[in-house]
Amino acid sequence: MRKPHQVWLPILLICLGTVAASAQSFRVQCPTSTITHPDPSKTGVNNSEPAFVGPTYSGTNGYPAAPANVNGAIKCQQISGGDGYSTMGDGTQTYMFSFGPLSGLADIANGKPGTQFPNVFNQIYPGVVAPGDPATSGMANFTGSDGKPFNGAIGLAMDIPNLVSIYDIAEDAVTSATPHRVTVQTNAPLGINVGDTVTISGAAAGYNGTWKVDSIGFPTTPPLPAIGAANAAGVVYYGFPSSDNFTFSQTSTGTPTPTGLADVLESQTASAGIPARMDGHVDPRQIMDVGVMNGNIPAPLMAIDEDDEFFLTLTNVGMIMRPDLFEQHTVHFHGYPNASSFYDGVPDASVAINIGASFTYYYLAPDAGTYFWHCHITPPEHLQMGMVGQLYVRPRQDRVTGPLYAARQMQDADLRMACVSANDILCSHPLPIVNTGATGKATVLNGGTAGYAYNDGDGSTYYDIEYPLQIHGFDPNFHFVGMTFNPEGFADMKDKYFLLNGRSYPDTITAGALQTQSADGVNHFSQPLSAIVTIPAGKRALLRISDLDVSEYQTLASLGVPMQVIGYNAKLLRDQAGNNLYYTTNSITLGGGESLDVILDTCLARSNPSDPSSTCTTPMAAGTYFLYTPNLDHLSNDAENFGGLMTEVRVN
Ligand SMILES: [Cu+2]
Repeated sequence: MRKPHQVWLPILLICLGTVAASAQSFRVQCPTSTITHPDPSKTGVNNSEPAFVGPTYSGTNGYPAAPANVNGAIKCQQISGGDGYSTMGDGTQTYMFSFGPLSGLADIANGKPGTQFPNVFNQIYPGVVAPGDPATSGMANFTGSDGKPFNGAIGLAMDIPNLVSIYDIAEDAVTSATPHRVTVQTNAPLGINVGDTVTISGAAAGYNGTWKVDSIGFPTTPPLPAIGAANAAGVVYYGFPSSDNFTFSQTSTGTPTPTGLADVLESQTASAGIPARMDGHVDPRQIMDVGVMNGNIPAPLMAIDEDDEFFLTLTNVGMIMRPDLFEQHTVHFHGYPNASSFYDGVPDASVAINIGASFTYYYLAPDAGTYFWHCHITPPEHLQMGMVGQLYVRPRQDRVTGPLYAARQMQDADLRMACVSANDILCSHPLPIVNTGATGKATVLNGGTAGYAYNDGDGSTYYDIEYPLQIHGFDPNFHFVGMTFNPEGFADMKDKYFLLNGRSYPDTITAGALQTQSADGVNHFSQPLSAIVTIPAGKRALLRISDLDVSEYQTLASLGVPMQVIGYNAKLLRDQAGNNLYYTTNSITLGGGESLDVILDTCLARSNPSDPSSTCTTPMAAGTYFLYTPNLDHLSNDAENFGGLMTEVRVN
């Protein structure tokens, strides 16, 4: 008798051999149209946010072929999961597990969200990406072909051109109307899509040239004939797979015979070609050159608008400093109404992304609010190590120009956006009890800074400028053992650096991106987001505060400028009868996994006291005010009695 392992080991080795042979490829997805955001050539919307004039759908069941109103747009972003270093307030360099930007780099370097419309995302970087870029050249200097700062996807590359032999071209004369349908059979798949351009050469007169593909596959009307037979339109079926066929429309120079049978058997010297084009494939070299050791804290900032569809690609570039680890990463939108649990990022219940792989998450944006996101692999570890980012959803009220109350009522006509307290106890923004008559500003659109935090219907959450503030903490001992192959005791974790946007004071008030030299000897922009809050005197700032600290509660106090709390955990502070429950305080306290919306109003008196967007008649005195923690042991950088969770509010 053979021992079992003598039988199974060779089989196992064969199995492993086949696994190792499979290839990985990186790819991003950023479509220019979808069902709810149809062909931009028809609507012209998907690269901007259209005004909100009515619900997307108003039916109560089924799924209409086309939306009644196109709301929102398509947004895309690409990020890496890997490792990197950051600098603490006392100069200590700290090792991180972290996400980094792989698109929107120039915007992220300027403290803005890296989320882009398709026409910005789907750009190919014209320069040569060198190892260490963009750190060596500076993210803000990463220029695109249009001369503007480059915010496209790193690595996007043209697909290779394809050329196949044509076996047969048949012009369909039975559908006698002009243009005629021309069916082309090729001997191999061309990999084309409807709408692509195909160039035919070497064929009979009238068919050479460049054509737009109308359909893929052998025409099924009339039905598929037997191999070698012609269908009623005269198209001979030679048995090639249906996907090897495509059709285009012949407008003027075709040669259908009067009999209606125009089939022309081509010699195989005729060919069909598609030019190189962009289909989401990326060059792994650029991904690795930019993504490795390029971790950010906070992770890349994301911002979308209600009714958007968001395509977020995560590419796992591996952790260079921990080659023993085969860590997967995921993206988890915390407390977020997901399009599908498949995209929730909890690895036991959805997918996780392996090293050398990429995955595109898909989100809808049904409820405005301040959210945050993090990796969901071993959360205490990956969160502590730095895989935490900010996310917010702007309300559709930003896109309203008329009365806000009526626009808010209009939303209830669509079950996807309805928020009726009587039916839905989770309704996050009930209709206000008072119609204040406020009208929309539509100001946030396409680059503006003002807006509303929620679909309040009464204009009460108006702000002139918004700032994301992420609270976090680092335990340097945990990060050290995380870098040095030692077992990590989660229960011993105790934060000793206290961070706002990944920085301890005084780094919180350093403008611009902070650089840290990594183990590759190159400076990387590890902490892109400053925590300075600058408010023109008399204006209102929205602070989108989230806490992702693993080991501590955090209190943030405001000295001099009152904090008006208007939202909590991405929900407007309003009772189900519609009364605003906003309150004014001088400090807020959050646990890890909570968020809060605070308005800092630097106006003492306005022309219309009930309209926060009206002219300020008595602004606060200009000066420097402070946001700081009254947990005095958190006002430190590890051993230093100086630093920690503090930043400045500059009223100017
Ligand atoms: Cu992770």
